Amino acid sequence: MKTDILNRLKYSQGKDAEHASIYDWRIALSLVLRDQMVETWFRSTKEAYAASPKRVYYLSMEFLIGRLIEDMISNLGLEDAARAAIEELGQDYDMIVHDEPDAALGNGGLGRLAACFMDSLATLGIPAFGYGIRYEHGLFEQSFAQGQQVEKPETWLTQRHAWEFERPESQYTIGFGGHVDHHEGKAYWHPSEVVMATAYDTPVVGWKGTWGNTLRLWSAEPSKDFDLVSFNRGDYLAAGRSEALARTISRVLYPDDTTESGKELRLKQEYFFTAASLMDLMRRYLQDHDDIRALPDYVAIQLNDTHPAIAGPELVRLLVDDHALAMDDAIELARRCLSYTNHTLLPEALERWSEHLMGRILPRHLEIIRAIEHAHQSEYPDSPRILEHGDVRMGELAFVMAHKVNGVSALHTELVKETVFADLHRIHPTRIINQTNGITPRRWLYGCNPALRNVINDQIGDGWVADLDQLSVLKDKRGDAAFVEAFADAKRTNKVTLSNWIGDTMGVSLDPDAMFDVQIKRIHEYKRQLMNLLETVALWNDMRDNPNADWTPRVKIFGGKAAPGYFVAKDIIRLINDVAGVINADEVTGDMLKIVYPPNYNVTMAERLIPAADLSEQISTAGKEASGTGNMKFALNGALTIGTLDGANVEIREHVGSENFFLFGLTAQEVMERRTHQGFARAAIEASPRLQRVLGQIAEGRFAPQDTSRYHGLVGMLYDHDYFLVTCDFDSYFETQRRADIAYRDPKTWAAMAIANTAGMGWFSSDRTIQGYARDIWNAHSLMNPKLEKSA
Ligand code: F58
Repeated sequence: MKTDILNRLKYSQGKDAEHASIYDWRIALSLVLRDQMVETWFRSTKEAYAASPKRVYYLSMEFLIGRLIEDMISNLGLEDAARAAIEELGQDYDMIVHDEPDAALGNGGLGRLAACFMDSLATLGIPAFGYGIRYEHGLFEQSFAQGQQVEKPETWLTQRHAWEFERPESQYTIGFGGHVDHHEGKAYWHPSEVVMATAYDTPVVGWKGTWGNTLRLWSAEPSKDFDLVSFNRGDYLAAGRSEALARTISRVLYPDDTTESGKELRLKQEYFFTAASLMDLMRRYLQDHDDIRALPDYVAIQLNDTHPAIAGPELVRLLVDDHALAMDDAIELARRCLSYTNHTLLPEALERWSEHLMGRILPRHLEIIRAIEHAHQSEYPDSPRILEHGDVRMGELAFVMAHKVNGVSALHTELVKETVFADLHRIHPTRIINQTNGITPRRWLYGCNPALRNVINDQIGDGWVADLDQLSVLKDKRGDAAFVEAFADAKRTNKVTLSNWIGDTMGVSLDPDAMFDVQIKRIHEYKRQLMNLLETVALWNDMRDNPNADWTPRVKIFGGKAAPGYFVAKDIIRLINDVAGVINADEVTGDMLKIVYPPNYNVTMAERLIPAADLSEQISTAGKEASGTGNMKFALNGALTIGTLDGANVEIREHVGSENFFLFGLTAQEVMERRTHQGFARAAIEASPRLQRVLGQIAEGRFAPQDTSRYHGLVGMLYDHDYFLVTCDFDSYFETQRRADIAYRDPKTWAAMAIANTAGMGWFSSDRTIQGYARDIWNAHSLMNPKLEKSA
C-alpha cells in the first residue's frame, strides 16, 4: 500500500513525499482505495450484465453522504493496512482522514436516508443505481455572529472529489419550454432551451467489499460551446449567458427544509435529473431487451419524496412519444415501474406547481398529466384531483402513478392513510404500505464508534455489522459486570474525546462525567428545540434557587441549521446562543450546567456527537416527525431517549423496552384534540409557575440585556398560537427530565439501560429496511448471496 500511495502521489498529484501537503496525501490515499473499489465494482457490473436482473433505481434530489474515506477503508477491511502505511510514510493518519470535506448534498434526514440505502443496497448485493444531482455547492456553511446564524456557500468541489469518475460519454440532452405540435395523433415537443446532463459516477462498495453499485450524479452543462460570434463582437456577457443559465441548474442545493418556494429553478432541477436518469435507465434496458412492455420486469424506480415525481409523466412521454404505446397502456406500464415514498405530513412541505409554470417549462408533461388525471377520473369519478385550483399537486400525481406508496414509520404510515391521502387510500386500499426507516450500522456504529465497536466485537465477533439482529445477545450480558464496565468505559472515552474537541474548537470546558444531553437536527418549530431550551432555563432557575442540592450535572448540546428564510427558527438559534452565554458564565451553577452549540452541524459532526451522548432528545410534537433516523443512531450507540410517541420513537421504544425509554407528552390524537380548545396555550402556561417564570425572564430580556425586546415575538407566539404545543408538553417534559437525572445517578443501572438500547436496535438496520422494499415494493433480488435474503 505504501508503494501504491507513493505512486499516486507522484503520478496523480505530481508531488514527491517531501513536498506533498495533507491534501495531496489524502487524494493519493483516496485514489489507492478507489482502485481497490473498482475491482469489486467491475466484477459486480459484469455479473449484473450477465444475469440481466431487475435493477433498482433510487431517484433522490439529495444524497447526504458526508465523508467517504473512512467508510471506504472500513468496508474494504483496510483500517490497519491504511493506518500502518500512512504512519510508516511519516504522516498523521487522523489528520489526513479529517481533511476530507463533507459531501453535503442534502438537507437532513431524507438525504441521509438515501445515503444509508445506497450502503445497504451494496452490502446486500442488490443491483442498483442512485440517481441525483452533483450540486456544485452543497448545503450552506453555518457560522454564528453574535449568536445569529450566518450562511456562507459551501465549496466541497473547489478541491478534487477523488471518488468520482466523469462520464463524458454518458450525456443526455434535456429540454425545457417551447411548444408541442400534434400530427396524426402523435405529439412532437419542441423545447426552446436545452442543457446537457453529464454523469459523474461514484462506486458504492458494501461491507467486506463484496458488491459494488453506482451513485450517478448529474451535472448540468451548456449544450453548445459558448457563443463565439458574440464573443468576437466583444459582447462577452452575451457569450457566457447560455452557459451560465445551464450551469445554474446544478449550482446549488435548495436549503429549504420545509417550504417549497415556487421557484422555476427548483422545477427545472427536478426535471433535469429525473429526465436524465430515465433516459439512462431506458438506454440500459434497451441494450438487452426488445420488448418495451417487459420494462416493469427489469426496472424498479423509487421516488424519494415527490421531488422526482415528474418521472411519472416523463416515463409516459417516452413510452408514448418515442415507443408508440397507447396512452392508457403507457400509464399502466409506468405505474408498474414506479413507487413513491412520502416523508412528511406538514402541509407546507407538500409540493405543488402552478399549472401555468408547468405548462411553460414542461408543456408536453402538462398534457400528459391531464391525460393521467382523465384516465384516473374516468375509472374513479370521486377521486381527489391531481390538478386543483390551478395547481399540479405532486403528491397526488406521485400516488396515482405509483403501484406502491410507503410511509417511513408505522405511525406515520397510519397518519398518511388517515390524513394526506385519505381519499386516495379509500380508492386504492392496498397501495399504501409501511417501510420503517433504518440506518447503516457500518457508518453509525462500526465507523463512528470504535470504542464501543471493539467492546461488542470482543463479546460476539463482528458478524453484527452485516446482521444487526445479532446485537440482541448483548441484552443478556447486562448482569456481566466486566461487560457493563467495558460498555460504560467506551462511552466515557467518547465523552472525553468530545470534551477535548469542544474545548479546542469552542473554548468551553466540559465535565465528562456530566450527563451529555444532545439534540441535533434541522431547527424547526415542530422539533421543539425551544422546549428543550425552556427546560434548560427552568433547570438553571431551580439550581440557582438551591445551589447546594445534589444536582445531576448536565451538558446540553445543540446542533443544526435553520433554513435561511425561516425566521422563527433563526430566532430560536439566537436564543439558544444568548442563553448559553449567560448560563455558561454563571459561577453559581458552574459545571452543573453548560450549553454548547457548535456551528455547522453536518454528518461528520453527528459522527462525533452521537457516540458521546447519554441522552437523545426526540421531542417533536406527536404526529409531526415522519420517522426520524437520528433517534435510531443514538439508541444504537447506547444513548437513552427522552421522547414523545412520534415517528419511529414508537417502534424504538417497543424494541428497547419501555423501561429503557423516557416517554412523555401528548399523543398524536391528544395533540389534535387539544388544538380545538380555545386558549389552550395560555391555560397551560397559567397552570405552570415554572414555565411562567422562564417565559417572563426571556420576555423581559434576561438573556439579551442590550436589546430587551428581542424575544417578545417568540414569547408572544407561545401564548397566542403555540401550534406545536410546547406549552402543553412542558411540565411533563420537565418532570421526565428529572426522572432521567435520578436514573443517571446510578451508573450501573444507567449502563444496563444503555446496553438494552444498543441490544434492541438490530431491527433498525437499513439492511432490514431495504429487504422490505425489495420484497414488498420492487420484487428485486440479491445477486450476491441468496442467504442474505432472509425474511426481514
Ligand atoms: C425527513 N424529511 C423527515 N425532508 O422529516 C424525517 O422524519 C424522516 O426520518 C426522514 O425524512 C427520512 O424519512 C426530510 O428530511 C427534507 O429535508 C425535505 C428537503 C426538500 C424540501 C422539503 C423537505
